[in-house]
Amino acid sequence: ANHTSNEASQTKRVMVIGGDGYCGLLPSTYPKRVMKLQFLVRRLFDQQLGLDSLTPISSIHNHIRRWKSLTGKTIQLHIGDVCDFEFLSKTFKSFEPDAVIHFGEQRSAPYSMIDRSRAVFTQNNNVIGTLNVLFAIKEFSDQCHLVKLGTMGEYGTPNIDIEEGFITITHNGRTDTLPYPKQASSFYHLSKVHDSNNIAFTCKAWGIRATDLNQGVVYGVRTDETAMHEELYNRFDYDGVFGTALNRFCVQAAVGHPLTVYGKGGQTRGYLDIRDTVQCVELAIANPAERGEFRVFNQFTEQFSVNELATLVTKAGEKLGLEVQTKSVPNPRVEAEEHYYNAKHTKLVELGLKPQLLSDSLLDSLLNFTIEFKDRVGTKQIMPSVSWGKIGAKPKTVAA
Ligand code: NAD
Ligand code: USQ
Repeated sequence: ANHTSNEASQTKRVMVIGGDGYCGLLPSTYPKRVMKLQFLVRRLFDQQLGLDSLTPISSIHNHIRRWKSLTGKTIQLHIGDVCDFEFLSKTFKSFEPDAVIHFGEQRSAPYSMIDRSRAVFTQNNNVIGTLNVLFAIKEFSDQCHLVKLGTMGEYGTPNIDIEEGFITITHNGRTDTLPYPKQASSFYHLSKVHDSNNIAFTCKAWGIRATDLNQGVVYGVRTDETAMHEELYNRFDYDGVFGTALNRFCVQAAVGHPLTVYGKGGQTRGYLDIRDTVQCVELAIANPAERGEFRVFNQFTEQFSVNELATLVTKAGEKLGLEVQTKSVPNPRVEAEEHYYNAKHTKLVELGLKPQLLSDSLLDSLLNFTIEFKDRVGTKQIMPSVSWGKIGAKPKTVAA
């Protein structure tokens, strides 16, 4: 659109919420000033559940110091919870962001299905956090563009093509463009549906400008920035609670653990390289939504089934001399294991996204990366331990 270059030049102050995690640690080329607002809750989950990142991660303070010494760029850091509105208000008033990138949510589906208290925590943390951000924008920075990380999982796996946010339907002779139906399948994925509804409503009611990035499953680890120094490494989860499909398979191949295909393995999802996450977020920031506009972008570059991923990792492993086996694990989730899947993903490409597709060489380098750190792998953390059917009100504690 024509308004973009003009508005992009006005995007000077970017607030990154949740900038200590896997995806959010990376802002590099964001314009002028960056503030990170971070609640260290993700590191606490590791401690509660006895998990750890494959990569050794330095403290967020050391990360920011190292970034400054290598690039000369300053990142302001504020430690606090977005659910704490007093804290959020102060940071908004002092910083006056032109854009907010909101990564700061509890993002694991299995974590949200451990027990009642984790389900409640997830929806409370995510829904109230986003609601607070919407109120802060309205009160203190009403021109600010919200770039919110959502998920492809909001749509579920319908037996028709998935559109980008909206679908035009003709019903009893009348036609309308409506929000695409949502069929999320965990309390986590549902929290993103609730977020999307709250954001869409406030765009209409208050004129908020927002982009909902329905992101697929992210893989990979290195970006140009994180590769600069070991204190800049971002976390890389491989365990049964926080680890995601392709990343987990690479670690499993590296340590000689059979690949854990859940059920029939026909589960198909959109995937993208972590470097594309950075590109997509930057594109959204550079091309802000208009006032009152609620935009939805499907943020992934390729679709794979779990079985396809297992085959790719097996082949890549063999090339590196690894013997890779696959084991079908009873599916701990309630989800379709064989289904139609065809999701649109053209809007970010139209804005200029140049995807880094999953090539043999990329898979090689990801596998080599996991091999480099394989001594850090706790193999007991690999098998899934959370069952969708067995969740109950009784608090689950972790066995020593
Ligand atoms: P992550 O858990 O590594 O990072 C999230 C960060 O947000 C953590 O550092 C956490 O401490 C922080 N946070 C959580 N609650 C907060 C709160 N109340 N206040 C302030 N900070 C808070 O997750 P990630 O993989 O980097 O994911 C980032 C975002 O992208 C999430 O919203 C997630 O749902 C979305 N996403 C991730 C993937 C993926 O494959 N990793 C895919 C699609 C969408
Ligand atoms: N799966 C396996 N074996 C494994 C791990 C996963 O077969 O060892 C299957 C799952 O059953 C599921 C699919 O692979 O069908 C994807 O699972 P996942 O754990 O990689 O991804 P998911 O739970 O959907 O969550 C991740 C992120 C989440 C993000 C989401 C994007 O943790 O934050 O929102 O990907 S999406 O999948 O598009 O909804």
